Amino acid sequence: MKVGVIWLGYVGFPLACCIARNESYEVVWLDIDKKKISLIRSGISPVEDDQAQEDYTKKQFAVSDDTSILSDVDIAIVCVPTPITDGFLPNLGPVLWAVKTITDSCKRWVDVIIESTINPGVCNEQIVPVFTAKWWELNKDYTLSHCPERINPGDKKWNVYNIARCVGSSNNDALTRIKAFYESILDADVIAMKDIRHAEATKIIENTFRDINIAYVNELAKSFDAMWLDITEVIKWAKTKPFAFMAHYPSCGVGGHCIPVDPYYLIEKAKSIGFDHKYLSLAREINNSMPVYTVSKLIKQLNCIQLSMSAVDVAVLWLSYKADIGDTRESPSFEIIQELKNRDANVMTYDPFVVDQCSHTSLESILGDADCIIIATNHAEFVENITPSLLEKYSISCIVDGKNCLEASWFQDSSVNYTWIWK
Ligand code: SAJ
Repeated sequence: MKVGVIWLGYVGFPLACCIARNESYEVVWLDIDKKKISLIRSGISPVEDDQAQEDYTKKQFAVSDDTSILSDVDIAIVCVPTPITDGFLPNLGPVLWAVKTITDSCKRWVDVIIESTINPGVCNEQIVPVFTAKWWELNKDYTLSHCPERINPGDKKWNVYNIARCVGSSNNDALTRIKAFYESILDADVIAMKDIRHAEATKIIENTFRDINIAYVNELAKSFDAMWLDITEVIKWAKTKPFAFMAHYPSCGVGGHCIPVDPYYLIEKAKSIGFDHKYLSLAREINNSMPVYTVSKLIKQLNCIQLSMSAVDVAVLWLSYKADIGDTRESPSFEIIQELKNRDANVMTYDPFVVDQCSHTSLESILGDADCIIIATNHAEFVENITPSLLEKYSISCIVDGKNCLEASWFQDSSVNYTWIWK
């Protein structure tokens, strides 16, 4: 059976490698990013995924930007991004481009699978019409399934092979076929759902669940700040409750291509049928407020030492949206940088994972130029270098720990003013 994977990002590349390991499938890969294509052709994974790199080293495969490679696939899998616009509205452009590419390039009778995260209704209301416009009849010329991706970038434990998956399809035969397909390439449960819309809804609630829980602790961080309560200490003990509690942690903001994005797909879909997801929207508002709140902590510190923002050089350490990966999509560090610039601060940046996006290329060089620091990401191997003695050596006057990754007690007898975002 021939399988076509469209778009080789953090979802498509590990999936392509996973399918290629099964000898019963011939796999072709389509991507239009020339840089990514040349990386893959030189044997390098275009995404940070150890398992995928290991798979690809064992079995390499051809990747092309020529859509004709899809001409005789039996299964076409769409793994394109589903971003939002600057106005926080869903942007289905990449999905609709991929679907149109299928109608232009694939033979009739093809099983189409959408892995990209979409809201309930996208398959039936936006994707099927693209096929219909080209005289493709659903369940006659093609079938449509949704199997939402569940990749967690940077996760060393959970990877494409061992994460359970949910599938919804346009008819029962397709559901049986696609369920069997995933079962043949994964070492995890594959759940057949009642229909495509319920599969679309599953992934959306997984990520909105995370967003509202993060917003909850971010709001607590603000109220506990006023009450002189250490929120992370409280969470540390609250999570000793062995049931009905799931720890989340306050931080300088929520970044990435999933959590700060997916809720808007559900919010806008519900709005289109007259329902206002007030709670989801409030959670987004709270999480979106954290970068400015983090900068306000620095302003308070500078006021205590009679320094104004316009007189200081601020180092933003590190840029990625979460620890230990080099991915800056929707990273709160950029919101922090913008707010600092709005307040006339001179901003410098450093992140060894994305050093080409930074003003400085080493920790020592940026500390040598900085008066104060905002920690916006907590890369494990670099956090341990941020010690009071190092900061004193470079005469750093204050530090705001936007990821609560340092110990406040370390700084008690230090000349460096330290604050978490909760106090
Ligand atoms: N964050 C917090 N507090 C938390 C957890 C995260 O502020 O308690 C922030 C992070 O710093 C980051 C953002 O939220 O800026 C997103 O973090 P994330 O750990 O959710 O990482 P993602 O975006 O890679 O989310 C992925 C998602 N996986 C898929 O969509 C398939 C998400 O569903 C997973 O729950 C998440 O990984 C995970 O659990 O790690």
